Amino acid sequence: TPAPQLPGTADLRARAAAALGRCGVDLDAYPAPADGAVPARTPLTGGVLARLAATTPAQADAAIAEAHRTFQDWRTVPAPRRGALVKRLGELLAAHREDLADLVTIEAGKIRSEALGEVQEMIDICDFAVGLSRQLYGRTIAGERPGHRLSESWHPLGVVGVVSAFNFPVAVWSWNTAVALVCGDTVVWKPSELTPLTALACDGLLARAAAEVAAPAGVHRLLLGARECGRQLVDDPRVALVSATGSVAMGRQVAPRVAARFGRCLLELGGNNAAVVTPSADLDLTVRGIVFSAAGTAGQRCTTLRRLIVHEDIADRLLERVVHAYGQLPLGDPFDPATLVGPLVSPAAHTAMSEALAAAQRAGGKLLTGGERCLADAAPDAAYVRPAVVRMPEQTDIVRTETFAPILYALTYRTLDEAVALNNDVPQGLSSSIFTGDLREAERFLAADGSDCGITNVNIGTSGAEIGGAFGGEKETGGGRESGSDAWRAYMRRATNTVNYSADLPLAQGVNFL
Ligand code: UN1
Repeated sequence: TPAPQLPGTADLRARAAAALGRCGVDLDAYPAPADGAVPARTPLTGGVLARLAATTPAQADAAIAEAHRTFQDWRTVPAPRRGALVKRLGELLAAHREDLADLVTIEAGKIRSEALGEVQEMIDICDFAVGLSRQLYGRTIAGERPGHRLSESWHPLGVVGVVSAFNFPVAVWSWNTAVALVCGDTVVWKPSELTPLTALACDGLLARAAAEVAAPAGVHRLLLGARECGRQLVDDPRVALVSATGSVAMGRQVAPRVAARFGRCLLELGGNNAAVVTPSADLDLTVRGIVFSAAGTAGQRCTTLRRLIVHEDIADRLLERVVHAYGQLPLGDPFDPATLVGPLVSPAAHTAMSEALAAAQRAGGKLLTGGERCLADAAPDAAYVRPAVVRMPEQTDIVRTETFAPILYALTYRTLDEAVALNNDVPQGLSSSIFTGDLREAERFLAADGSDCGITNVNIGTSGAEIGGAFGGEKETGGGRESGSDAWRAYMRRATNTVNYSADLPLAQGVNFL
């Protein structure tokens, strides 16, 4: 077969600039200083698309100050009117679906359908948040005293600092921002330094939405830069909640700093997600579920399937089918509608993958497929890599480590208890699933002594959650919940109110005084 064509960096730059222009951002208007610059690269070629000025500490301070000032008024705007801003944002995101998907593909390397899917998550969460803007319910509570009413109110919290990662450069921002805005908070966003262009597009569209519905511009501020920028957000006492998505190493730095000032944290850190496959599983469905979750997004989701825990009686049969399916995966230009696997974010990600594969083999693992780099001549600065499957004799250290690349480690089990124990015996606790036709096995996996993860699925892979559920996980994943369900509560503060409408002053617990 002829080598697939890859687009050139200049073409990608033009395409990105056009998409940004339609979102109201003039890429050429951004100065390109030699130092203090944030390079926007594309993993499709490894080339630099633009160099953007990094936000200076003084500018970051001013942005936080403005978000903080704006919050003083925004919190008193009725929630359904705050919802009007998010409704308009959702409409603009839908109108610019293709532009945003282009930018996601260009900066994060996602295939078209996954890039569009990411934009769909943004539109969906806006819908959810608009509905939520009329449903920020508190409770009334049965009090113990006559003539008293006990209730709770939910109030806006303050400035939310959003720190997001390259792999979901826009959806994770939208989960936080759409919900925070209807909750009456303002947002300061530090996107990954790998994806500044998608961030500019989102910021541009939100600014337009705010202008159109006469909401203050200061409800949202964008910081472009690396670590120092994030650190400033983390340490600033005017930032009430730091919602950070990224590695466990990042979370280890962020959490104690925020705790030191008694701020709030919402952490979405690493995952090391497993699927258990039992003998009664529907293997056709299982193979499709595994391949999407393990090789989709080139293994770069926090929910990516990284461990397969398969019953020993069906292991050979299942792995043969998975390896066969991997052999059919078209790899290359993510803009090509036939492609299912795009590039890794950087050559460094490929180095990490190779090191992990070597470590797995040293520990007795057998590489069944993948790991080799492709298209190196066409794109020497990019990293197109075949997704790998490694059969492991046991759950060794490398299996217990999250490598942000498409490596699926396969392990076998004999009893379901053993499978559950293997699922849980990793430091992370984000997502998990079981493939089975047996109701008892499924319920056992979902039970209190089953999977210890924040997301636990049956007959579906570990990735690709809908926005309506709460998203997040336990242990080193950080414990936070974002997106749907009642995750909004993390973005508000609760006040417990006791109102005495009687002429007496009975004290609680029957205490007598005065
Ligand atoms: C992430 O990888 O940071 O469940 C988020 C999923 C997506 C979100 C992943 N809806 O795979």
